[in-house]
Amino acid sequence: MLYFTGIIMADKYEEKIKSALQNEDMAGAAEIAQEYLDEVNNVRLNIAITGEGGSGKSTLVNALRGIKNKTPGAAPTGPKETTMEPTAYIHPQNDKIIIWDLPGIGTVNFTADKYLEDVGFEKYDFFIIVSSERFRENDAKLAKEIQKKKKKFYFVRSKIDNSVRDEKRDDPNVKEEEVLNIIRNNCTEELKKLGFESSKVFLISGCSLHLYELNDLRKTLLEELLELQRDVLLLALPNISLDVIEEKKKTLESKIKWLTFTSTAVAAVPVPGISEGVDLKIISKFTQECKESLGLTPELLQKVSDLSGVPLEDLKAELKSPLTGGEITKELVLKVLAKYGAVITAMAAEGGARFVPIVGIPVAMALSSVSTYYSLKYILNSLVEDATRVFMKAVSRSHL
Ligand SMILES: Nc1nc2c(ncn2[C@@H]2O[C@H](COP(=O)(O)OP(=O)(O)O)[C@@H](O)[C@H]2O)c(=O)[nH]1
Ligand SMILES: [Mg+2]
Repeated sequence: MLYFTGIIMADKYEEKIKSALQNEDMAGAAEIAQEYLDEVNNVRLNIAITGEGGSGKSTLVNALRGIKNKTPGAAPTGPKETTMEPTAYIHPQNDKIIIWDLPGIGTVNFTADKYLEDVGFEKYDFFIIVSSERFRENDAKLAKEIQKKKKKFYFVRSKIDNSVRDEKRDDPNVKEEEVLNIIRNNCTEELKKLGFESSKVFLISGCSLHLYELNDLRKTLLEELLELQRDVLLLALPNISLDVIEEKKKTLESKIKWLTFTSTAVAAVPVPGISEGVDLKIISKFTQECKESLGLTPELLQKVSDLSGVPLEDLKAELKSPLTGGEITKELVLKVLAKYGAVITAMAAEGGARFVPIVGIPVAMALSSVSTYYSLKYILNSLVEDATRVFMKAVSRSHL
């Protein structure tokens, strides 16, 4: 298969990552995620060139590839409809861009939905609707059906060289720029009448590759490719990330109990608002581990910013816990625990009766362990919330 869409790819990787996570293979999952990121660079953009027969579709395919009609490898062109099946052409400078020359939309009994089914619309990322004269009812029908199928399209008004020549013949003094303005206004008017208020129209000539707006169209295609790559990435990010966060949370949570066992009353430091004092050394170490594991260190945040295109500052704005900001010191932990002491004590009061860390240890020690336990839990929860918010922010851009 020449094409593959990002959605299929994301699904494939998500499956793999999930199964790795189910086998508690975090390293394996991370590796697969990395593989996926690498593959994002191989996403292909499939562009469909459509419009009435003879409008210049095949010529535009050639023009976008920088070649002239009738040269070796060129899409067949001519006064008669020559394209019967969608045919793929790879962009010579960028093999990620695939241009599909589609058969002309029929003039008799044309139904846009049947046409789109026939050409296999799902595989195209967007459509270019070409017209060499006025935009007509059939162009509009097609555009509306494309819209209905939630795909994008651009309009191209082709054979601009002919229009310029004709105008100049009638009025030798007319400036080219004026002619282009007239054509543009006409296009806008026609499209408005057909129900398209502010659609982008590129004015091009397939014969004069350096003139008019062919280059703008080329640039737009490149931008579309970048956007598609980003979409593919972000499509997978939320699920993968949220699953990974959830999985990491479980792993970290299971650690809390064992860490609590090792904390002792001797090491307990009094904290305002927390009755029995906590083991600050254990809490500081665990906090740092959570930050790294959840991707909340400055380096890891920068990576998310690079991948998603969301500025680092915007991601940082999502961090609510004071613990995510700077370096983890005992003083900082102490400050945070003091601030949220009441919350932690409430958590302990709620679950404390049921929680007996180690049967048979001195009561003072056990109580200190309970405080440490709930402090660790509180910190983990707040960091997980931050990690989740960061990922949601990274993803939000794809819905702009
Ligand atoms: N002057 C001029 N002729 C063009 C242009 N584009 C296409 N043609 C001619 O129009 C005819 C139909 O073009 P083609 O690309 O085969 O149209 P298709 O049926 O839509 O694929 C051919 O004879 C082309 O040479 C253009 O921009 N300027
Ligand atoms: Mg053709």
